[in-house]
Amino acid sequence: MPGFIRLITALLHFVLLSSVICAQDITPRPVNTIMGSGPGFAVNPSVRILFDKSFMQQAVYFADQLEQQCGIGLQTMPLADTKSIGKDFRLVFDSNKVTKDEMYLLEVNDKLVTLRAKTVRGIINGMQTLLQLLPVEKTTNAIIPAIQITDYPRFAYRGMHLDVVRHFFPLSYVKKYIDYLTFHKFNTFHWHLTDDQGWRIEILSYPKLNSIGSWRDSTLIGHFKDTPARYDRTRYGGYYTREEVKEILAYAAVRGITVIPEIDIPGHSRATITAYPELSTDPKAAWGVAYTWGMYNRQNNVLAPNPATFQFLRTIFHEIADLFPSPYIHLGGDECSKLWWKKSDSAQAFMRRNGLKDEIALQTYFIEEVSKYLKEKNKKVLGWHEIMEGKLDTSTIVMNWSNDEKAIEAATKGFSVIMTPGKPYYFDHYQSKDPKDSLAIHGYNSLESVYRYEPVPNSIVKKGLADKILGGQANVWTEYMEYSTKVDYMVFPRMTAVSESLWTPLEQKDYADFIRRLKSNIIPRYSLWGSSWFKDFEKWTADK
Ligand code: TNX
Repeated sequence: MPGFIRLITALLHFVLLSSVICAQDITPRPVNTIMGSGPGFAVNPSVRILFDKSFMQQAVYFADQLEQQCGIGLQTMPLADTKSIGKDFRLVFDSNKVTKDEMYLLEVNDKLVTLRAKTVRGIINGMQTLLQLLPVEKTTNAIIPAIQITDYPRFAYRGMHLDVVRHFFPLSYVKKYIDYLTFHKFNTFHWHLTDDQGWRIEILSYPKLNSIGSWRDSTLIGHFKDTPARYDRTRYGGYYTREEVKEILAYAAVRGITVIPEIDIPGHSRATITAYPELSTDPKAAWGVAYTWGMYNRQNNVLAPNPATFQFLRTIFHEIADLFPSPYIHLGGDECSKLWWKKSDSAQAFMRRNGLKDEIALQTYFIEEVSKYLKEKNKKVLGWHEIMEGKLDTSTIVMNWSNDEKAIEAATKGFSVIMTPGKPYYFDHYQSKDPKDSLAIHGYNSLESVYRYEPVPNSIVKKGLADKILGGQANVWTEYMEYSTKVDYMVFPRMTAVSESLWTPLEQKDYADFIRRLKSNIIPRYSLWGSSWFKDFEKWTADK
């Protein structure tokens, strides 16, 4: 074959077999990107993943991801054992050039790919960018463009929540969900584990929480406003064993994700008092694990302030604190209906004995007691914004699911705040106004409104309270999400929009460009993962 034909064949081969992803396609958008010159780095089976010993597990994780995405299996090897570095990936621990915890520095040229970080989270974040620079297709010759990226998050707290009570999801899906978070550079998984409709974590010291509290006899069919209400009369439930929880924690740790468990007290306690009626304000009532939704004040029952309850709380929160490495434990505190305490003579007597002037003060008493128990285990408390109704220790973090005024109230009182406003960060709301859209709770949070939401609104900046906002989180309440495919449909692509708001500098946000990147580089990932998503996102805009 004459030389020039061979050359053209080789060139054609190269063009056909390799696809170069554009650096401008990365989501969330990185802080600073400089395009290099040269052909870029060719990833072929002779490339190795060389790692500093602190990143050993992450090297294996990265090799797995590459294999899944591109079908290329690469060897991993400690940097220290490597005599010569050829055309390789290098995962470098570097606390000089890397100045922030979750930051990474990526440098790609035709000889080397160097990723620097000083924490697991940093290296994991950098890997997500690298994976986005690689094609989503099986290939033996993927090219990473020559590039230099300096990147770090705007907010310290970037979370996604999942309610596994209203519907229960297999362990495999919890892992998949953690993978979604990892890909989107979130750092926290908020696991809503207990509620009126079930108790979803094994507790050794109070076994009836599982044998009784994890199961309901029936589940509402359709919307809770439908009349007449229909029920499926089928036993439903389950819980994660401690071994399974440990498996999730190990899985999350490799990916730099903190898992914050939520044990919701003193309201949302129907499952608890069904298992242990002596903890309720009316022990003789025929409690049952709730099988309908949205019945605040009726279904949503509360714990009684009695010695058995405080003993219970101390024991289970200690058990939870011993299991979860997270420095924060979420104790719920939301929608605690005061009417049960008002009607209860013994609750009223308790309030008088302890000088608590009203039921709000009693709620605060509960939160402070549990804070004390958690402090014994070196843990701090996180709770929904209702916990600040009384006077509370301000080292507690407030998760605000209401509006900006509530955030201002919390920040003014001295609390740090995480923004999870119902509008637009509740993903149980509709993302279209199409009457044929899959059933949701109510409301309308379009992709555009999610993207345009600013977690530090001007009203907060003007009051000089901006630094009280730690970050944000979208919440996924699953009353109307019976299967994991429905969760996927409700969270995608809105989760991708939240990730950019929490990571990317505000001045670099651009909705039109986000949509372009979503279509070119992110949606192919949803397909790769076998996940469903809401496809009509361009049709539905940000109108209120
Ligand atoms: C309120 S927001 C709740 C949840 C429901 C949700 C439905 C919050 C802390 N509590 O128990 O699932 O509304 O949108």
